[in-house]
Amino acid sequence: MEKDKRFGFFRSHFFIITAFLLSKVILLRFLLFEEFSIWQAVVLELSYIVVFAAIIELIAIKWKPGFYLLLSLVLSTLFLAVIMYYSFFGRIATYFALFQAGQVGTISDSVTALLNPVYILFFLDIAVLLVLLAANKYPIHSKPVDRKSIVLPLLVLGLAISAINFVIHKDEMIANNVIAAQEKGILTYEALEIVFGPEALAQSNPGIENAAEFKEEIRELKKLEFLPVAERKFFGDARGRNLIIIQVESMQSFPIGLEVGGQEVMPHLNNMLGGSFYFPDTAQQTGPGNTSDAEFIVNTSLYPLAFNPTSQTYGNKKFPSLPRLLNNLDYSTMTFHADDVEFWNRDELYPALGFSEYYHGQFFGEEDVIGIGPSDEVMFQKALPVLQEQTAQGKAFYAHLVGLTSHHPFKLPADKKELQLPAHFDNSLTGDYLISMHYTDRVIHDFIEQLKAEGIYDNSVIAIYGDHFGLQQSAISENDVDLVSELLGHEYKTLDRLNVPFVVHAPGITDQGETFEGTSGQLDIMPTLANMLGIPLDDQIIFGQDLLNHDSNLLGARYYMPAGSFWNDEILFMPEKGFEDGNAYDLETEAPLEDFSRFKEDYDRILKLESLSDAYLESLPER
Ligand code: GP9
Ligand code: MN
Repeated sequence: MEKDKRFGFFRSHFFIITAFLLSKVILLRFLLFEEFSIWQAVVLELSYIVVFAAIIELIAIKWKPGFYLLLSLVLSTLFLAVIMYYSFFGRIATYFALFQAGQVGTISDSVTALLNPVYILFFLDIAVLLVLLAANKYPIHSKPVDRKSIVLPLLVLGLAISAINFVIHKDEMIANNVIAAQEKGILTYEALEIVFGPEALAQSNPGIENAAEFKEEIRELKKLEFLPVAERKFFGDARGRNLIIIQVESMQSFPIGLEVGGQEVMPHLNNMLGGSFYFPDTAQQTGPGNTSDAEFIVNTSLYPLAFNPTSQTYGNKKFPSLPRLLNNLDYSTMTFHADDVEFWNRDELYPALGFSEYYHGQFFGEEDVIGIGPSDEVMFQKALPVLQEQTAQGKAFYAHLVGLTSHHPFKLPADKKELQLPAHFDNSLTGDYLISMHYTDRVIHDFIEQLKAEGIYDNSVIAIYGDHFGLQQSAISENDVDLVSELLGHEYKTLDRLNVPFVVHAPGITDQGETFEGTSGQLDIMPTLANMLGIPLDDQIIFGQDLLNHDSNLLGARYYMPAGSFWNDEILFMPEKGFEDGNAYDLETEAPLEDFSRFKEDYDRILKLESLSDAYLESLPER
């Protein structure tokens, strides 16, 4: 009798489903974390699962197996979402990411490319149960579990352990979000994010009382020397010219200057560099808003938010911006992007940035769709007459052209693949990426040739930069990591991934060509161009700096890197739990630094700068 009871428990739905769910969370932790321990998984995750299962056991009178099936389905879907998100973004998705679920349709090609057959294991129990159902053998025979003597005590125990985990980890600050989820438990981490997420962050913002003092505080934190306008190099050299900024989707630095199998990957851009200012290793500073964050940074010189796309959280605001400065100088300010304007909430972002016109979706038609939308070729072709029209009216313009074709997974139709690669690049993401970059290089070149033919070129400043990386180590196969390493001539590292190129081409001004090896970031694009256009930003609150007049830098990035990560003149630093256990890499040699204690001050400065940027954004008025 006693024996029967004991085995009955092990044959119960309660036990079986708990065991299944625990196995899944163990699998998830195994796939996510470098240091894996079953013991840690059990201590940190089991209590929640027991609570869920006990609640079902206690409340579900009829169709208990149905509820269990549902619980399993919900948790498995959550786990799948977490692992997929991790493989693309290198972070643990929190509930904020759910707000972006609507965007998945647009990037469905990318999502499919990230699916790994192992993920089927998350749904194995459900498949088995459904087969049993089809065979009329479901619900499986299950022994009832005594509620009073077993389920209730387990529920209380589960709740107590979950609460203890929650309280113990509540105030623990871990900069790296993946380590935070590992150490706190995935479900505890999610719960902590829900309870103490961005609201807590917003409340910690000090607010802005005096703009001049605030500006001064930023300058001091950045250790920027004030330079009188008369001493600023290139100030106003391009005054009154058109500004054409081309944002290239997923363009990293390494394809520039690269030859594969005797062919240049980006021959036209390489050629252009001889007559341009070139900032080869510009820090990618985008956050969860990816492409739209890059658009935001370049037009405001402010840090994007760490937890949410800035375009969504602050779409209702009025940002002090490059378009607004140029509107005041009677420029036409326009932005072009061939995707639907609702994606990334751009229908709000663009008015928030103050563009006088924005061209999107339908404007570009249905022709030559590649991946997400009409090709970059179409974008440039359709933008050109708009620019001609401005020129015909004698109006200076600022055009921000935001590319789309070179988006992950970099699939081009056969007739657009112009780069011939050695056979070992066949069917690899890296090969497709290079082919895609080659295409974009050609398309940008054709556009610039048209600008020349239309007489627009000579009177313009053309800037080109990449929005963010295209090849993330954790999202690509080992073969691809090897291929990129082969191209680089060294192991493909984080430092390589976070560099995007920034090029400024202004005929008659940049003709001598110059490469600026110092540290630069996307935040610096606006102040650098504003300097050339003769717009002093002394009263504007910005977090970047003019790269032509300042060569010492301190730049941060969040989201793709733990908060507190920074580039200074010597290193890239990324905290782990905090500063002391972080990692520092020499910018020149990429070698890890043993002793980086002298950079603690920079870590504190960057955290302060980022919190000031958040406070400033929060303080801005609504439109
Ligand atoms: C979407 C496109 C790509 O409109 O800009 O966005 P991404 O996925 O790179 O953020
Ligand atoms: Mn992008």
